[in-house]
Amino acid sequence: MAQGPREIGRSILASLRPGAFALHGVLRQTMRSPLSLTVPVVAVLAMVFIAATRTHTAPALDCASLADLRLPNTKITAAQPITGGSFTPPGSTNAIANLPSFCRVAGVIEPTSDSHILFEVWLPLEKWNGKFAGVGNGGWAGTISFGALAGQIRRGYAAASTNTGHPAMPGVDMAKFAFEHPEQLIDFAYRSHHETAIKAKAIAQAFYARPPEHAYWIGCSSGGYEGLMEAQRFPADYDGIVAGAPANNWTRLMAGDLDAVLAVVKDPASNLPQAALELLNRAVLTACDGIDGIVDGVLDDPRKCKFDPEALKCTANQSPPACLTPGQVEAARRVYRGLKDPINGTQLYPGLAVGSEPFWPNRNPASPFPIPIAHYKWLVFADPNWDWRTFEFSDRAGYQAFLKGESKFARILNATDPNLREFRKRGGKLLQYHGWCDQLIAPQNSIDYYESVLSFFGGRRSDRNEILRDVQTFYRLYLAPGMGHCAGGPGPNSFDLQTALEQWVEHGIVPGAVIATHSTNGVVDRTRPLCPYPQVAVFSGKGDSNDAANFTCGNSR
Ligand SMILES: [Ca+2]
Repeated sequence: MAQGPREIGRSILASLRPGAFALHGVLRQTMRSPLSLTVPVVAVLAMVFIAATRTHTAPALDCASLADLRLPNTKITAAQPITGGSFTPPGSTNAIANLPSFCRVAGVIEPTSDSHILFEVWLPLEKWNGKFAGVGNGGWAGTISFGALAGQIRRGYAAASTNTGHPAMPGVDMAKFAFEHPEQLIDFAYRSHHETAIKAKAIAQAFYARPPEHAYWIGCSSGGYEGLMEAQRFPADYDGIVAGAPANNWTRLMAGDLDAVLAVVKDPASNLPQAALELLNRAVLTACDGIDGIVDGVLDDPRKCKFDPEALKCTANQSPPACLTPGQVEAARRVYRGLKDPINGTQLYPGLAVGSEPFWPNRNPASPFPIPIAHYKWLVFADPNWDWRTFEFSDRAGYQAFLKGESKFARILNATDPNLREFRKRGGKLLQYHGWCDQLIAPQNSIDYYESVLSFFGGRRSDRNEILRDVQTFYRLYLAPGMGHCAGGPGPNSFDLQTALEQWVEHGIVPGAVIATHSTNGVVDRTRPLCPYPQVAVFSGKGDSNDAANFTCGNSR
């Protein structure tokens, strides 16, 4: 990647050791007012520039010597150069290919006697871009995100990932660690990411003999949750954060997802097999696809679609899969509705959006979606014998258990604090995205959190546009029509917010429209701008509606 003058200046400073510090103050001064550059400084710069361009990316240490690095509560268990272009992660038989040469550092951090946080830091051996990236996890985590590490070193980053402090376990046992090791729940929620960021930056600094110039967090789903947690709890860890489809309202998400599972698996008459989901989806599109002005299989804003599955209820001479049974109609309504408080009707967690039906997760009663069941079994009930079949939020006992779980775990697990003041004050930038066809985490949750941040920063102001402009100076949300959970879907679902974030943090270029693409069999067949909420992509009315060039960001029609 091309280097701007500012980066070159910084690399010059870094290459001057230990004498760099004397010049540091001078250069800082001159960078603020370039016209005051004195001739001698220019001369020094010119000389050092030659050296810097040669040494900028070179590690200062042998990779293997990082094994001797001493960091608090940390053991380095591996420090090995990987130079063959591929790497097979521990426990896997699938090699990751097309890798630049890197120094692989693995270790364990134990901030409490009950902690065992595995982490890896991958450090490019050549052409390090001078920056650090932390990458996120999925579900209940438990594994290092090797694929995401690979993606970052290909971009030139030094990158880190953690298993969040416990090993992955199959099925509903995925949250058993929290029952057996209470400190490991805190590690999962936030401590592991902070600890990993601190240690990984120190390792990068030791390796390259200078600290990373910028640090970014990139994650989706649990990774999006982890990014928001960092912004809220440890605002100094990252300068920029991409938080996709965040599971940040964790305890409520578990409640909402459990209710959606119960809606379809408890009673066989309520089950929604794939044929029923496809039937629902076709009916939604027939009713609502054209509301946005383009019949393209995608709803730009599903909130505008007033669809009731009742319309599909079997008549006297019909039978499934051509129609829905009364139980199926009620189940679908419950998934769309989300979880409401059985006492006062308050929305506890939003439902999935219309249009997402084909992707709804495994609703097979024999193996129901395990993530929320694991939460209720090992955390809320803390009972290895708990059976999800006995549970309903509308039962008195079920509701009491929900409330108990909220009071015990929300303060640990949830990343819903709208106070991003410290992150903002440090110059932090946050880009969040969410697919409207997300089948696991309701996209409305992203809107709810964004709106809570608007309220927080709005204070007593009443001009919504003014508040939006204010918050958008550091935090922008992109909703992706027709995108599934972090990937896939009928809408444009591939885009690069990391580059937009780099431009924002490093060059002050505020992200506007971000071009997303949709591909079929590897061939791009649709492009469309994603727009900063609450704007949407507006079609000009002329030309190809599959071409982003014919759209602008504007207000919803
Ligand atoms: Ca449409």
